[in-house]
Amino acid sequence: MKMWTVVATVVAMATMLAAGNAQASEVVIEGTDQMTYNVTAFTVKSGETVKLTLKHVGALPKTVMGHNVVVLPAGEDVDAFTMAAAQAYDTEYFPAAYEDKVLAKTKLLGPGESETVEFTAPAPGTYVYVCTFPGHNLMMRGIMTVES
Ligand SMILES: [Cu+2]
Repeated sequence: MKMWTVVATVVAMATMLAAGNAQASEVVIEGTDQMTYNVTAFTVKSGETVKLTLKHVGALPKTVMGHNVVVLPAGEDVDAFTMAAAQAYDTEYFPAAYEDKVLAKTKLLGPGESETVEFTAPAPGTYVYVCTFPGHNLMMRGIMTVES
């Protein structure tokens, strides 16, 4: 009896994992030397796993053209966040006070670098993502739409 319970649990877990893999979205965004993202909008489904990759495809050094991507919570004051970020020089323009608030973030990348982060798509709605390198957010900004 006990053995059967173990087997049933393993089968259930394997099924859940398979289902989880089916419900994943991969999003690849390129950051350029022209201070742009090549993807400024994407749509995912609530509850699915999102694999978000940022690739720095430029040649300018990180100190003058570093890029990251930070996905903000719904309703977050984007201007307040980016102003705090611009002053966070010691933490590569990510303000520590927001560490537990953001949905996802990459580190600051230089030319040729890329990073993939995973997160679970939140409740349906629209979410802003930005590059927090000083001055970049006005151009490097996009919208993640989460559908139910
Ligand atoms: Cu940038």
